[in-house]
Amino acid sequence: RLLFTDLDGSLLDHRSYDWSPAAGRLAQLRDDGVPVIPVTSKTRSELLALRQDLNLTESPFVAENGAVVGLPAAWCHARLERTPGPDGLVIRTLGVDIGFIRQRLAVWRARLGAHFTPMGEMGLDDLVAVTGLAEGEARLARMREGSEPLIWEDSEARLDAFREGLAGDGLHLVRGGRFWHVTGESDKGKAVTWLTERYTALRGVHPQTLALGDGPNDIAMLEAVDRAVVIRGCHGLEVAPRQSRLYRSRATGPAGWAEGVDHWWGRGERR
Ligand code: 2M8
Ligand code: MG
Repeated sequence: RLLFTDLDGSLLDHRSYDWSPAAGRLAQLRDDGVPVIPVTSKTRSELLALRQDLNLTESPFVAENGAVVGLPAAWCHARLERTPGPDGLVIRTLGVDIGFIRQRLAVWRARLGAHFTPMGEMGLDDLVAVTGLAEGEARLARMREGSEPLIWEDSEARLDAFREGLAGDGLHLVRGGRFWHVTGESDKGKAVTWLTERYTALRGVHPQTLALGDGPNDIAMLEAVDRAVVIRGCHGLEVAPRQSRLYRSRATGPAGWAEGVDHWWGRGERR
């Protein structure tokens, strides 16, 4: 079995970033040898810190909405990857470089006269105020490699024009929690499929997969697995994946996460 999970608003509380209501389930999955794989908008730098706190250092991770994948040695393929770096990880990039994204954002801002604030242009204090992250965490969130979060401050009509302009450059707009995220062709679903295929190639068996998420940027991931959980959100965003094996949690955040894991994999059942 493999478990893929969004972090903000799913395993972590939307506001406090606390995960204690899910801690028991996390420990149980660890005892059962089920890899819990974070699939998030967060950066590699944020993940390096968080995976220690969450005790997930043996699992791979997907950062920046599918643009960056971190592989521990056990997930590396001798013929495909170099040896891991000093943090024990090989980093694969499935998206485009942040420099290209920022260049194109500048072009479309000028051409459309659009108003938006990319995270890279936000002062640290503003970022702390908007996200509720601690200052050190906000610094890590700004270390983008393959996706740029932004706050949209313009009309819906201009957002459509912006989306079309970006599409011509091979870039995509996807909604997270507080931010819109600009990415390349990568998304959470492609990264999850890539990791599932890697697991199958290395182990010789196809795993049963479960994914949990709360935002529109999770839809591709929820459609790429065998069983899915939509965590009840606090954004009022409609999340409707095309997935027949879908459970919607009653609780929000980490309590909804534990409820969703129990629904599909509770008490030794494999429904
Ligand atoms: C951003 O991501 C969230 C997740 O969906 C959002 O869009 O609201 C990212 O910048 C991430 O790096 C950061 O940790 C998070 C903090 O809330 O915001
Ligand atoms: Mg989320």
